[in-house]
Amino acid sequence: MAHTRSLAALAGAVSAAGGLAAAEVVSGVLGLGGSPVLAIGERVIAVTPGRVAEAAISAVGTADKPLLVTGTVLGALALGAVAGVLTLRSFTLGALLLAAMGGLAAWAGLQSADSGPADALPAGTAAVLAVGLLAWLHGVLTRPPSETVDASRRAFLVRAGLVGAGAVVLAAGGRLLGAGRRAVEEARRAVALPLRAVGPPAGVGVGVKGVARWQTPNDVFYRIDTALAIPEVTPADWRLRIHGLVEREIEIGYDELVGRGLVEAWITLCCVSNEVGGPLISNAHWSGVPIADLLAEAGVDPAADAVLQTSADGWTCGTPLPALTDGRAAMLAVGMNGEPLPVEHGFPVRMVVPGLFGFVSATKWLVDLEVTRFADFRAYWTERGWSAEGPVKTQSRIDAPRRGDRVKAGQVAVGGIAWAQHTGIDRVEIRVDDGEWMPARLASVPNVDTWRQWAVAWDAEPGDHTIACRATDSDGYTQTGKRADVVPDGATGWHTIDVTVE
Ligand SMILES: Nc1nc2c(c(=O)[nH]1)N[C@H]1C(S)=C(S)[C@@H](COP(=O)(O)O)O[C@H]1N2
Ligand SMILES: [Mo]
Repeated sequence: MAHTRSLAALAGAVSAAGGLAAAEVVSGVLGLGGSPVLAIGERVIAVTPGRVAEAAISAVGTADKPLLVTGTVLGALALGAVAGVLTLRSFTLGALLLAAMGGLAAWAGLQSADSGPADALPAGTAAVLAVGLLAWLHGVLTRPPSETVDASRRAFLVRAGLVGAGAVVLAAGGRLLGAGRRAVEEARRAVALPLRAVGPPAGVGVGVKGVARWQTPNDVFYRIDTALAIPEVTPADWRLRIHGLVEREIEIGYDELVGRGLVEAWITLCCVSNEVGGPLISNAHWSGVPIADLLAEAGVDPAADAVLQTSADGWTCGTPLPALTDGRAAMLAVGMNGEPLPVEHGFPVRMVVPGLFGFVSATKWLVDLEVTRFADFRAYWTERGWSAEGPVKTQSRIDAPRRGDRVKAGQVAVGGIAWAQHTGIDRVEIRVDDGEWMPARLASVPNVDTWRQWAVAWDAEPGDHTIACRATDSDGYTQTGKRADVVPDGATGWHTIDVTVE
């Protein structure tokens, strides 16, 4: 009996090891830069009182991190062993303990400021695999004694050995896969830039619950790119080449670039693939180096009308030259909301150009600028049927209430956002059913490059209603109600929602 218990403990421990190893591979493949072990370790650090942490660090010196990681792994193996022993009473109990460990690790993975839903995947995979392995090992352990005890023990030890060895190989592979990403994250943390966290200016909010926050935090800023594995570029490796139709080619490194001094601007970025009413738009406070100055230094040939950008992973897009030189806040951005660019958003350097869709202007992981002519190149999306130029289209969205909401009759706060970057929003109206257009109250904005919040106090009568909104920009153009698809140059139409008033 005691014998079976130690085998069961072994089964649980190697199952947990298999799960941990799989988690390393998943996070390595996804380029997450973390793993359940690191996430739990970070949580341990976060909840450790400063005095205790200091005492621990002075006791063990720089070995603190490796010790923490080792401790976390050993803790997981020990809990795995407990889960193994529990299976002798009921397999479900043991499986539940492993699942709970996975749940805790998934939660830990979601705690850091820049984590997204994907950060729960490694722990989820770990839990599923660990339970599967446990079932497999448990199967031989509890085989009916039709075979000799020795044979089933041997079968068990072979399986346990296989799982253990597999775990070691997987974990090593996963660590290797994730090494590049970790190096970039570390380089990002080490970046010393004169960035400051700036909150939204006064007056930009309409104060209606449900309307998108005016300033989008980095961890919820929409993300669009073609990169399966995110390019891993450290500031030390980064070089930008400016060439083509210029008098003098420029090659510049990161320190030299940021040494030129940073400008700051509020800019709303949006994606041409955003459907009417869609979420692919966000607003941040950017810091960077004006592109116009660099182009002026390079000396642009009057024959040029475009700048072709290339990213570290070979993505390309073309931007009209005037948008980069006409005085708007077009920049080589290095900071986003007071932090170095998040890796997903183009670290170390990306472009941001007010007034243009991202697919023709906002190259992330930027490494090359070629001054050229639209007639002479095709970029990534233009080769795939999208237009060569992409000024943003004046648009508006209803955020509150949401489609399908049931609201109480009486005063209902209808609110949302409207945008026409680099032109500005002058008016927003809503229309209920076939009624008259009603003007919305507009919040203020610091410039014409950002979205603008709006609100209407609607006197809602019971029944089913349809609400539409439309914006008018500062050029006097009112959004067309004619629906156009996102291909080739952005959707048009009024955002329209159905609600029920009770
Ligand atoms: N290197 C690279 N940069 C890119 C893209 C890309 O696929 N690769 N997509 C562009 C598109 S279509 C958009 S809308 C913006 C989105 O930027 P974000 O992910 O920071 O929101 O990045 C642009 N820059
Ligand atoms: Mo986009």
